Amino acid sequence: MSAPGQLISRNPADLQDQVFATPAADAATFVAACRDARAAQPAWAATPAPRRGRAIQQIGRIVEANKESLARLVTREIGKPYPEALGEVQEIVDTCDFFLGEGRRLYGQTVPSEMPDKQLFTFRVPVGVAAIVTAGNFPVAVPSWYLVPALLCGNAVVWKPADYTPALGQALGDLFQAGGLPDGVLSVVQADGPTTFAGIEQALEEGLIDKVGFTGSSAVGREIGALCGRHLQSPCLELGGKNPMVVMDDADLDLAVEGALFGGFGTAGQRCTSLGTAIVHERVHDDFLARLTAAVEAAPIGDPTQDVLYGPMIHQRFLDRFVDEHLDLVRDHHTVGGSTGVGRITSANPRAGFVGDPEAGLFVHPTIVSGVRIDDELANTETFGPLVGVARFGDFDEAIALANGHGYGLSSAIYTRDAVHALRFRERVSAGMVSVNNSTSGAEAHLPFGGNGRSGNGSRQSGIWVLDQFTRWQSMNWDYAGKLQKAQMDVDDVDADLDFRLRW
Ligand code: UN1
Repeated sequence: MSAPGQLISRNPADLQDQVFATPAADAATFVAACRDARAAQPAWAATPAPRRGRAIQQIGRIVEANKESLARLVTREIGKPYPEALGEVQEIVDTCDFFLGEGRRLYGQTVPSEMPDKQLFTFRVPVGVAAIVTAGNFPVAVPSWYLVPALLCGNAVVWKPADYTPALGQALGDLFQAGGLPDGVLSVVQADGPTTFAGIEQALEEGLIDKVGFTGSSAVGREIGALCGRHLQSPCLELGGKNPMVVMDDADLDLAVEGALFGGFGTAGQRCTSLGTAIVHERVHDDFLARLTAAVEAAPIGDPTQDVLYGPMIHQRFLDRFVDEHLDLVRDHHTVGGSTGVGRITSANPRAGFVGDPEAGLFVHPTIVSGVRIDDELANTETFGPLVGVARFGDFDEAIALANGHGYGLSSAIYTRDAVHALRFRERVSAGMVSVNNSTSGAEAHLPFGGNGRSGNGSRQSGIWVLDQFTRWQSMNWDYAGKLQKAQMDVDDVDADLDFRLRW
């Protein structure tokens, strides 16, 4: 728990270990940072883009040189197993690698005019000041998906990290600053959610923000979308998911089980791309369920500095919501498996083979819930914890209904050996991301990342596609005819014989 006025983080695998404490900013501090950003942005936008790209290059090198210490801090502050934490830091480096060259592109187009002696052009223009609010499950990689392209495009950024990852907020901010960003171009404001919302509201009112980027829950995303909409802005929203995995009767079941294990239980199911429901063909359902149950029962869980499938819940609030709300969605027609208990792992509710001391941190049992049906609340609620639903289907239409019925549309997967199934699934699934014979998690840093429906407003991050979030297209026409040429009116037509018909 945080004292009033302080943001305090504790190691969720060892609650005795206080990681960091920092004063909590108020809304006025957030607005002041936006004002500083507004003042700093024009000079940054006027800095040649290749030089901005050079700053991104340096940031990538500095992060790479600090890879182990930043990954150790990820493990300590949110309990992500160390190899995954290293992968998370690598994702920042990959993002910098991708965008450092964009400083030498940021291409616009030359476009022909419908009139002579006239040329048309397009330019990418930075949006201005971006306020970025991120979650703590990917406390450094996901922020970099916003910060790197926003800065490269010539925007100033005010970043609010998760209030339970203040050390990582400060550390990532310091690494970016070391890359040579001018004052005011990037500010880190450590504040809680309601304060940040109030700060964004006020800054929008004062015209200090041009773009909001938000990664978090669909409920908060909806509020941010409504707020931005009132200011005629469209935010970049990356929200929740109920990511389906369809297992066809021709699937390689071992591969599918491996994908379900990583996608469903990696990061203790606290990724927005985590597997929600495995939707399994009735001919292989029992076999798949038996193999998945055996794999989950055998998986090492516990101390994230050891070789484990997953560590603790990242914060008390996630543990409470998982135990009090999400596990509550299990009904009589469901069957529960995967562990020696359900809920929080304690010495009274032990997990066989637990690695370390369960009482030291916020650990929960993995839970497989089979017998899930399309109308179950469990089939339609993001459970954000180590819980995977299993549903059975007979024909493909049923599988698609289960895959799309919840209204989320972030990630999805199909396991099959038949290209026709894979292509039909791609066409009909509502998700923004589709994996074939790969898990719902583990997007690469240069493909568009984002969702539809309850998962977001259609915005995409990563790769060249995120440039549309942080720049606006400006078109220019340049007439050198020396006379006013009116579009659509002063355009020569082509003489054609429209009555011409073949006489064959
Ligand atoms: C998230 O959970 O917000 O694809 C992002 C993945 C990671 C990113 C997840 N590379 O699972």
